[in-house]
Amino acid sequence: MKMQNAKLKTTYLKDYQLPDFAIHSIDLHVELNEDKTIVHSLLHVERRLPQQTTPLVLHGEGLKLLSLRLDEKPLAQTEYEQTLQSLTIKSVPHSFQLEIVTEILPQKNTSLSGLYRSGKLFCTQCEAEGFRRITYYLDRPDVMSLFTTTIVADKAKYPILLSNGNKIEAGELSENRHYVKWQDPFKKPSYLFALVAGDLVKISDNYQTQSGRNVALEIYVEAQNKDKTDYAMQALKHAMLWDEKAYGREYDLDVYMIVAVNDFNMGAMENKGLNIFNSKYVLASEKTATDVDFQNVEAVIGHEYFHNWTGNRITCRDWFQLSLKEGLTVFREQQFSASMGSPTVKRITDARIIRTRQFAEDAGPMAHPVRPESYIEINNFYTSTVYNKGAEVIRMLHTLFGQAGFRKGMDLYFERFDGQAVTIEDFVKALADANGTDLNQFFRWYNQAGTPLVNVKEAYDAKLKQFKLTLTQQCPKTPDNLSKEPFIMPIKVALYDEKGTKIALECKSNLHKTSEGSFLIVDKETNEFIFENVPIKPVPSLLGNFSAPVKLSYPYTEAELVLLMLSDEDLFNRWDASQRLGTKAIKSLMKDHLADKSLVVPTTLIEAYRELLQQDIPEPALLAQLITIPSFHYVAENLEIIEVDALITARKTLVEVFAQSLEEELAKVYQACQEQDDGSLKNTSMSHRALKNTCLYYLVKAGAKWLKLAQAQYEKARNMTDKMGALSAINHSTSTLRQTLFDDFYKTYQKEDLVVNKWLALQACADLPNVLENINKLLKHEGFDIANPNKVYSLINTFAMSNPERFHDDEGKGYEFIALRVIELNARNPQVAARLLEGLTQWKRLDATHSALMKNALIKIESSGDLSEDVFEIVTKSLK
Ligand code: B3K
Ligand code: ZN
Repeated sequence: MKMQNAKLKTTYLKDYQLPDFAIHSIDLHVELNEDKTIVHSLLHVERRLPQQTTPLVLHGEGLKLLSLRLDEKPLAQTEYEQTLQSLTIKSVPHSFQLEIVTEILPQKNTSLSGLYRSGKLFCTQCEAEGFRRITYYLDRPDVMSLFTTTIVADKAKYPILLSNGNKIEAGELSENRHYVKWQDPFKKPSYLFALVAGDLVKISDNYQTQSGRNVALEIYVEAQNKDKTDYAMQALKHAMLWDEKAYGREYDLDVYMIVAVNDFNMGAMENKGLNIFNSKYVLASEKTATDVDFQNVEAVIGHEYFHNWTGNRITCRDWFQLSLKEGLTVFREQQFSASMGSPTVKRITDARIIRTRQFAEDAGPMAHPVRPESYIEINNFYTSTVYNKGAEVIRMLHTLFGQAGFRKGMDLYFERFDGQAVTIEDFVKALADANGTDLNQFFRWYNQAGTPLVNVKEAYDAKLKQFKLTLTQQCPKTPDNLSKEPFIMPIKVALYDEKGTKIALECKSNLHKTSEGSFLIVDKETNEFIFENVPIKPVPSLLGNFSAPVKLSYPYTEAELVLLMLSDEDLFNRWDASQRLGTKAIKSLMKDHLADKSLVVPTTLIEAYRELLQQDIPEPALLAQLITIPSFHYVAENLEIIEVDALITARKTLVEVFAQSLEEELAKVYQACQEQDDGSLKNTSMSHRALKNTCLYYLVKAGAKWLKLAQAQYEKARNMTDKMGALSAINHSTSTLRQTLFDDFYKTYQKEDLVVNKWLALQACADLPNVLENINKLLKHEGFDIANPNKVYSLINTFAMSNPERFHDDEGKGYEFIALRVIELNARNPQVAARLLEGLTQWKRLDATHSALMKNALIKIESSGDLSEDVFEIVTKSLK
């Protein structure tokens, strides 16, 4: 780990320089032992510019250098210099061979970056800068090299030895050891290197590509999990086919391997030919995984697969360009998931991520553009801005160019840059060139941080039958302090009459009509659009399908929102209307609460929901979304100052009144869904289960008599979705049944680690008064382990991010609890520690009491001693 007393350096995009050296090939020889690992590395290096005489500076961290030879001659100690983070060879020829032998201790590597142990396995995680923890190297993405890797290990303990590319040799050695040699025919940056050694079972399948090549598909898991890989394997085949159909891209090696490991900092890693996955995103059976888990497995399998073209074959020049691969790959993953399931529900899920997490990031101390300008620790920039907003930016390009134009641009991008490490400018220029346009203004989406606010004013002239929309955009200040230029953005639009019938659009200025609908092209601080022949004052549906990652305000009346919620053709905007309605109601209840008035939910709102529940909705899962009251975080992003107690009370009141007033309708819908659900993994069955479990949640809120229904569902559940649905519904109840079911659940699933994590997460988000006490007990429970990131995220992060009532405890106990965990994890695993900080970064936006308490928690961390760069960067930026 890089500690605070080592130099804390900020890296700037503007300082980027091409590397002085190219590494043509690297021959690695890794000897795995129980106590230490010896890494031999043979590099073929060449100076890029012959006239230069600069020294060779390699990255390296936590390495013990055993020997160093240049063109076969050992180097004297005076010829090189070592620091905590580098190895400098003062004088090198134009082209040479360098042999480096280092010793590392994977058994002691608790940061899960570089080579480390997960249970009985050896595995690696090299992105972003983990390779330098394995050997000295030019560990930067623009140095691409041919890798040959020989792994040597005990044959009985590690029968499976894997690395990137093709297996080219294997054999026995003395002392019960064996070796396997791998060669990757594609040049790659070091962050895509991978190695796995262990006792794993292999599940095999194969895939024939569009050009007729056969690809072996292999998933490696611990023996007890071999019955949980079917879904992942099918998802992989679906993803391979989809990328051929949608982008004409086929897989390029003869084998595609996926390994599931239990200890992993993030979701998965796209290492060339050898993906390493957090087991949470591979292992799934109906007994252990919910429908949402299955969908996540499919999405992450797709995501890592799609990286093969967007990330691996064309990679990033430097880490500032991270969204070049991540934004684009998230977008491709979203398209894939939409094609496999419900496009509307997928869009809602993605918009929620933007509106809760990404908007919060934009409004907080870590705000950064999709292409950041500087960082202290790059791992802190694997953010929802880079990933999710990055995907939204690509989606806008897709909207502006249409499917065909976008595809043309992608084809040109692949043609121009295959095999290279490039920039976001390169990508955007390929799209612009292919469509004969320039995207200079559009590029602001990549270098201006913050969420644009689009304010819409209307004016209707009954005589002229004209309807005018005036859109004004403004982007709030972010810590970089830049003044913002107007963005260009497509705002999807439709007009409805009072019965919900669409009015034809006649508009002279800047209306972009496509097969996906009509879009207002907004590109100035103020844009005006005049619609002609509008018979009556219409209700506009704006920002349909969430066509731009902005906050849009329009002076809707409650009646107009109800109309849109019940009849907008843009299904996404039905949901949007429901959330606007819910948010409006919560805000007005908050006002009353702050003025000490009694809280009354308007009956008109409840009646609208009643109508919704009686309506024939296109998809049950969409109805589930429509009746979901906006979350704490969702509403918080619509508030200037987050009055925590008022928000929690107002929201609770709305949920309770909703549940009690609509009990009968909810029960009916529950029953109907139950009858329609055949228990299978078909989309329609999943959709019915989603609605059924949403109804159950409200029913239990409506009154204790519904506990029995939850219990019956729990007992009869045919799958994990229904089990968890029942348990979630009962989770906030004070009845003794709650504990009985939680105990039963643990007893039933204690051997299934991923299921135990669900049990931890549910308890962490219960809004019961003793939850923190319970969490503290769970920290010592056999089902918890501070060394395992999944468990930390389940128990600790869930508390911080999904239990607003207890996290924002009035005495600051929730904040303090998180601060203590950050301090505890800082040295052990800085990346995980940094991720726990998300909830604490928002203190400036909270009411005075909570703000002061949260700030104290941050100060406590700041003064706790040696901070990792990861934690240091977030804490100091937050306190600034
Ligand atoms: N590229 C990896 C993320 C690596 C994170 C390093 N801190 C997974 C993904 O986005 O596919
Ligand atoms: Zn990715």
